[in-house]
Amino acid sequence: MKYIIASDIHGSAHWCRKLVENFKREGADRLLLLGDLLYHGPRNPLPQEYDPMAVAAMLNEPELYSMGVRGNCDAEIDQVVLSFPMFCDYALLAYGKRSIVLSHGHIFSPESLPPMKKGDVFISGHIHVPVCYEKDGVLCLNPGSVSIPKEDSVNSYLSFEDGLFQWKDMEGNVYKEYRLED
Ligand SMILES: [Mn+2]
Repeated sequence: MKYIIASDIHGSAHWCRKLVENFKREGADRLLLLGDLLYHGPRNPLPQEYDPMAVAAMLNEPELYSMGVRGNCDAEIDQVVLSFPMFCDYALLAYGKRSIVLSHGHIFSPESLPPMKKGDVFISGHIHVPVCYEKDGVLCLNPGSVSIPKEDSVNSYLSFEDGLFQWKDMEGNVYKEYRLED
C-alpha cells in the first residue's frame, strides 16, 4: 500500500495538477489530504492558477481514493463539492504496532498531541514547512505545502510505503526520507 500524503493545496489548480501527476506516476494507492484544500485563506496570497472548482474536480477523481481531514481554511460547503470525507479533525491509520494520526495542525499539533504511544507517528500540515523530528517518543512529520511553501521550503508532498517516508518536490525528486524501524 503506497500512500501519498499532501497538505495545503489552497485552491491552486497548477500545483494540484502536479500532485495528481506525481500520484499517477508513482502508482500510489490512496491520496491522504491534510486540509486547506480549496481556499487561499486571508493570510496567504492567491496561489498560482487559483481555481477552487478545478481543484475539487481533480481531487474527486475516483482513482485517487482521496480521504482527508479538515483544515482551518476549509468550509462546511466544501463537503458538498468534494466526494470524499474531509471534515473530520483527525484520521487514524494502523501500521503494525504503531498508530499514525493525521490532523491538519490547528487543533492537534506537535505542541498539542492527542494521546499517543511511544513509536506512534503524528502527521500534520498547516505550517507549510516540511518537518521530521521526534518529540517524547512520537515521530512528528509534516509534508510541507503543495502550493504555498514557507520558510524557504519547496512545493512538496510525502509518500509512505513499507515503513519508508519520502519527502518529494513536485518533480518527484526525494529530498528527505525517514524509515520506521521494526
Ligand atoms: Mn494552510
